[in-house]
Amino acid sequence: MKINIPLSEWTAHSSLRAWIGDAIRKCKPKSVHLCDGSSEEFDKIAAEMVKKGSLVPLSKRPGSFWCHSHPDDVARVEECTYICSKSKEDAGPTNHWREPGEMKEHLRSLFSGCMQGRTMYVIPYCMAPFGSPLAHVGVEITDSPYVVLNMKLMTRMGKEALSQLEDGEFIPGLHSVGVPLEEGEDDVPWPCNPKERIIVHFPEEKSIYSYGSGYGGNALLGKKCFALRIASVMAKEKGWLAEHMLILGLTNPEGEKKYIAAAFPSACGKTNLAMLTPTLPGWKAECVGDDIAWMYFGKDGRLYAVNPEAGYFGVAPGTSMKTNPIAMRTIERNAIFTNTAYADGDVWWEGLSETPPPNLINWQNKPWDGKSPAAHPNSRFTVAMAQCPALDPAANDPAGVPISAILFGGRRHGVTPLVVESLSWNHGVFMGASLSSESTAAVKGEVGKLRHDPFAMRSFCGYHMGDYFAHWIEMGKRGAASKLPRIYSVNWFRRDSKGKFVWPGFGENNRVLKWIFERTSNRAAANSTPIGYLPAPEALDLSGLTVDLQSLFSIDQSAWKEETEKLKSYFQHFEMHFPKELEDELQCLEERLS
Ligand code: OXD
Ligand code: MN
Repeated sequence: MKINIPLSEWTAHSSLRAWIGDAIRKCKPKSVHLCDGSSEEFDKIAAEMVKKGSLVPLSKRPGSFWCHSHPDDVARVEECTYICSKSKEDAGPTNHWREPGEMKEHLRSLFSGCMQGRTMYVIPYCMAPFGSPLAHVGVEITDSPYVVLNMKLMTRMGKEALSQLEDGEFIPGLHSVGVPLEEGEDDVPWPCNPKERIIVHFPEEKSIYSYGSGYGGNALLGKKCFALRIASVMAKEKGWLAEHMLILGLTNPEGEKKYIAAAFPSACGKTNLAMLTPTLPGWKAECVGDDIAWMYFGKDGRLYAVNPEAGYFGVAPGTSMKTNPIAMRTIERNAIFTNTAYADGDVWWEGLSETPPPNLINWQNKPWDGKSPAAHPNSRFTVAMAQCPALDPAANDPAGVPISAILFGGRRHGVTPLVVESLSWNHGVFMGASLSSESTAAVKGEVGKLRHDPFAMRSFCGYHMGDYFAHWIEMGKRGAASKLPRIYSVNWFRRDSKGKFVWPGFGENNRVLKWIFERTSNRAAANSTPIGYLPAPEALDLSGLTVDLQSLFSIDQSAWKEETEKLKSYFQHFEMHFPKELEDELQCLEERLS
């Protein structure tokens, strides 16, 4: 077995060396590559993948590549994702569970010899800016060179991350595509093993195992597995928050700046909101993060947020110079495009331009038939955040940014209005717990079906969701009451009776954010309604825009009564873990509605 540098030279950390040694003995790779995170390393691995036919260089985008996956490895697979806590009760009703010993046994047999004929890569990475009170190191072992390239773009990866570790602990993540190669056997461009696919988390020992998939959140273990599922457990234990939220800096024409965090389910426009181009004169928006926020209360009693990631894994379809010019400029170079369409040295997807380019190759590397989607609906771009022209100057600040408002949003064609402010922190937590959204292609399964997605964390909370709600209630007591962020529910997706979107969205969301910005300084008027505070008619800046306010803000009493009935039965799933404070909120809402 070949190794690029002796393990003892690479790290002095004995438990890390022992874990790598165990992985080598178990997985039996042909060679081992200990990553340093350099650009030379990236270029070398990319060149090898190009030679193998796994990546296609894009002549029209310097340093960029096109990649197409196996047709059955295109999204996160919730049905194969497990939280193996010691007790089933601790995983709660939103997670799949298997007894840890039994699962370990299963994993032992899956991983045994699984890297034969392949290179094992060892990737040290740091989640959150170096020096942050929340920074934590993870190490991913993988047999996928695609994962190495993506982790380089998405995280602070390599030597510097490793150097943070000397006396600290690390989160181990073992990943394999699950396709060992016999001597002399040819590889395929996207090896994966959909039949045996499994993604497992052990929350007590804080370790991750992923087998059989090479795609996104299934394989890039720093993202959903560590920064959300495992980190949510760490956050509960240590009194902070790990959330599926973007972080955005907003500056008003007078130069005052505030930060907003916002939770939306997967593929509901977090990246677009995080990279908003304001439409109101004099407003500026800057991006701290587009998917995950780690938040803690500072000594001053304010809530601070850091983005644990260092790159974006954004949904490509629908992204264009009209909808998200900042993303378009971010991906002009040094980006990886997975499952988009391809033509003439460049990529394409539905929504990028009105007419597709000639000679289009679809996401499965076949000539496009002109009918089926040319790009897969969950096709993605991966790119480092350093390339974002609207990157917030504090994006790498170890202390994070102070949060003034938290938004919860879903994709709902009716019921929830454009924006509502909660009556209190606990009512805001209730809004988060009540979030429902129409499902998207980010998860394998049916699209467009309304499902409960509390805090947009349904797939990402590593413990009992009822305890997670209670943790949010508790966190509200940690901050200084007068400095707690205000909490809002938003819905950009309301439709009229003909099924047309009522709100233009994208840059125009600036108008809603302006109201929120001013509310957090008590400068904007609101009307009290049974569901919370709605903007007073003149308080929402609609200058130059014609919209049907009635369709955006109407509160349909009977639909809300039905909503509360549905919530009541949904919340029963959480049994004794459902906090009394949220029961009270539900009851008060019912009373206000009657
Ligand atoms: C993502 C997701 O990739 O939520 O961010 O699916
Ligand atoms: Mn996400």
